[in-house]
Amino acid sequence: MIAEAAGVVVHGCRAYATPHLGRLRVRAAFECTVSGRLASWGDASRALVPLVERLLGVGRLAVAELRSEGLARGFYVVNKAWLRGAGVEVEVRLVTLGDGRPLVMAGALREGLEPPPGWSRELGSHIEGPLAPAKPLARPRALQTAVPSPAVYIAEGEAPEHPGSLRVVAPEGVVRVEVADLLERAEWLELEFHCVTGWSLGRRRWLAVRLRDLVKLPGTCWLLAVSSSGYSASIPCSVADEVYLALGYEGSRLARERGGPVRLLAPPLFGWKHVKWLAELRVTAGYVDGYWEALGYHERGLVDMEERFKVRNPELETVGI
Ligand SMILES: Nc1nc2c(c(=O)[nH]1)N[C@H]1C(S)=C(S)[C@@H](COP(=O)(O)O)O[C@H]1N2
Ligand SMILES: [Mo]
Repeated sequence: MIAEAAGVVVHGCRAYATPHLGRLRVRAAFECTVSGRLASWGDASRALVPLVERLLGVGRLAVAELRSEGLARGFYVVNKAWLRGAGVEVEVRLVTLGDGRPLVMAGALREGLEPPPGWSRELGSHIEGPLAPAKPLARPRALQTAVPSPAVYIAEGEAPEHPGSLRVVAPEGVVRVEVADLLERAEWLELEFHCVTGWSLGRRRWLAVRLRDLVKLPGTCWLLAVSSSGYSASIPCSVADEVYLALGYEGSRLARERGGPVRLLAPPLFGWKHVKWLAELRVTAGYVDGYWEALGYHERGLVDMEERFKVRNPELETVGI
């Protein structure tokens, strides 16, 4: 145990440099193995500050802002704290179940230090790697609500320019795919969409091309999908049959705010994986965190396994709920 704060026990943490997320101001990310039960986020966040200072190797930090948000019918709560010091800004997120049991503590160093590539730091001994084999935490899809139209999310602030083509970087080489060529091959398909916050679009018509029809993929791999602004998400190749490049929605070309001219769609995975303004797809052997994965969201994100957040709580892993 390396810290205890308002009922939350922190067993171990790892922090690492994230050069590929730098364009969206994630200089370094961290995550911690946690257990216990959160009593008060205000008390916990203040008491965790020295731990975050030690982990990231920064000077004195103070809590500048606190917020807690329930999502997916309140089954999960995302507790956020923004810590600030001399030129340093750190975002801390403690994700709990509605009853206070923590899943993971994660966060980002957003401003201040530029850790050199390869920089990493660990505290404590109990540090889980990626993909803890958690059981589904709730009945799959029971927490989703169907909505008539989507909410639009743009983590980068505003819709970026798109070069009109995308690069697929695979072990056999780099393939450039023109949006114009995709439009010629695309067909209207009925696909579902599930956002991690709890809303779902049922079957809607998307103008799309199946990724499998464009590139050959190895049996086991990961895809890192990257937008023209640097937003990214990791996608397991196990769902490659259901990964699409989408160019239209409900009879029209994809609106710019919805990711036009081309976005990714992967209906078996929660919506943050569906990278808009898709500019690059990197086929890799190993997993790396994309933008939201670095902030505690699940490596795989399977809707049918209720994989919304990383599970680093060893008690939830073994007990199941
Ligand atoms: N480039 C980029 N792609 C993104 C996002 C983003 O912020 N930037 N948000 C994701 C999230 S969280 C969701 S739920 C969907 C939302 O798609 P929509 O804006 O078309 O509703 O886009 C995903 N793709
Ligand atoms: Mo989302």
